[in-house]
Amino acid sequence: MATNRTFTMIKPDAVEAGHIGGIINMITEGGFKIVAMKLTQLTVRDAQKFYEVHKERPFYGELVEFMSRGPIVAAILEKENAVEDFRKLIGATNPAEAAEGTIRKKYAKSIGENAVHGSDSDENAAIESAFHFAGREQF
Ligand code: RTP
Ligand code: MG
Repeated sequence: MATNRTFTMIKPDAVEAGHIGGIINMITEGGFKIVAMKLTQLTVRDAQKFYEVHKERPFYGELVEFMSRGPIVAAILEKENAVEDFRKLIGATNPAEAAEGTIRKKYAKSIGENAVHGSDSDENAAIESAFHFAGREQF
């Protein structure tokens, strides 16, 4: 597998709870190299756009409100097979179903407030990275 990149956010629930350090530690222990990172906050419009694929879902309004309510950490991560391996490291969307040793098992509170985001394809990783970081912020 070629080395490639994925995009992640530490979501507002985990930032509020003081888990930035713990989550970054799991990411680097998992073999991912951080090639961009910042503390930022999504506006309501940003969150609507970011999760536009879910706009017909019943949880969309709640998701937008949650994702814009406080600071997040946005980052780009590099590793062989990055997208798939990072989805494995974060675990299932619902923490009740997340495997032992995953970030969501350790830090997620619920299916809605689930601590971290991970891109679901190489194409979305590139789109999401460009949404948050200028070329000169990506190392
Ligand atoms: P993400 O995009 O944030 O990495 O999460 P995911 O792929 O595991 O899950 P996805 O289906 O893309 O859903 C996006 C986010 O919406 C919230 N959600 N709430 N209340 C609910 O039933 C529900 N389902 C999903 C979660 O924050 C989920 O991560
Ligand atoms: Mg998703």
